[in-house]
Amino acid sequence: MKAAEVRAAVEDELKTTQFVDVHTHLFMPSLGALGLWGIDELITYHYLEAELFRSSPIAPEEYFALSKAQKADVIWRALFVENAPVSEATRGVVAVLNALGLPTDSADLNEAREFFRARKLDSHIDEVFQLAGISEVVMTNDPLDPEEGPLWEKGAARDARFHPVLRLDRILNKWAEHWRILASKGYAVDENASGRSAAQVRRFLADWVERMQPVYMAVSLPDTFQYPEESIRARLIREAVLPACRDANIPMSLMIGVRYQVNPALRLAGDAVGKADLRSVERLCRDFPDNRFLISVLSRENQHELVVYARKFRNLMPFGCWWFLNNPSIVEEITRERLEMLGTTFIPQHSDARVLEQVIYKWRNTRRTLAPVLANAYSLLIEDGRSVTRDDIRRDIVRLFRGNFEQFAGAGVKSSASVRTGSTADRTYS
Ligand code: FIX
Ligand code: ZN
Repeated sequence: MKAAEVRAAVEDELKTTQFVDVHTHLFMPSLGALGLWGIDELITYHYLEAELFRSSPIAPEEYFALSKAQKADVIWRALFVENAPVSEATRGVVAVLNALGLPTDSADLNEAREFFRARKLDSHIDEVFQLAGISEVVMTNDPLDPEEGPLWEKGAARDARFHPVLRLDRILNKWAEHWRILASKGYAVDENASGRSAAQVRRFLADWVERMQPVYMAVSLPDTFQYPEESIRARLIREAVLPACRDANIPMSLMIGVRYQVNPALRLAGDAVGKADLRSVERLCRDFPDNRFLISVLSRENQHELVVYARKFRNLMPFGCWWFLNNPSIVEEITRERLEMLGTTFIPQHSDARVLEQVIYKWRNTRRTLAPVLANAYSLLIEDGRSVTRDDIRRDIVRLFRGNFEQFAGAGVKSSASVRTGSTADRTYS
């Protein structure tokens, strides 16, 4: 194949392969209002809120006192009318409106609101997934969330398009504030997580595995995360979470490197990034060879170390260009390095979508950014003396965006969804 043919083949295989989105904050319909969708949610995304406070004199307290629609109007005016929407997050909204056949340069959001008011959620989900080129997403489910927990306990209806994950931030990062919830549900735990507490947390997790059938357990961790250390978190990871993951034969996902709430006035937009000491990852992968670790690190400076550790530990699967890394210039850099050092044995991206329609632009941008990176890898291979077939390209792309996760996460993910679909890119929905 010639270089130009390679590029076209890569673009087409990326376009027609349905991806699995391994980390989102989307929710299946039976979890109701937890699932965000529609224009006002798209515009009030915390990425755009952070950008608003740079382009508008409005004070955060004043902004957060507004209604959802008023907030969206303020952001639309400041970032899309009074300024050109050139940032990744603002351009994303333009791409979503365009893909749905809506105007992208209106003075207000009325027409878009009209459009979304007429949508039926279930069929809308199908069309949005089709436009995004994904067959299913992995949710982020918090058993201790006062809204979400009771819905699962009442038996929320499952949906094959949405895979659950047991998210453990409240248990591992905020034990002091949350141990009483476990105690109130009959788990014999105490403030210091002493005595039988770890075994009781393990029992709590086993009960939720039974109830939720999660495809992995997950936690986000600060840049200061250390393992091992004298802490309730380290003890619960060692004595409760990792054993529970082994029992359920599912991975544990560690998302490391957040500096939480460096500016609390910005609320969800108030988190930042810090370089972490990844020797904790080294010790966890070495000390727990029977556990599988899905790992994403937030700091650009940690990417190289993570890839090197993945070469040392087969129970480590690097995934995604998380949060502040999800920008084309950085996605390209990270993916090139991973291809050069890991071949196709990693998961290139996840969307981290918080609003349903975001998957449209986040996956379009990923396909657009990775096409030249993958094509370049094949062109170098041809130059070095080995021919490349269409099947090679298809196999590798299915592996990168489906197979690696299905393999690493185990049986829970093997979906009936079709891997391939007709062309998606230029489909405009009217
Ligand atoms: O911890 C996480 O899962 C992060 O992705 C989120 O907390 C973060 O707010 C986010 O939306 C990143 O894209
Ligand atoms: Zn996330």
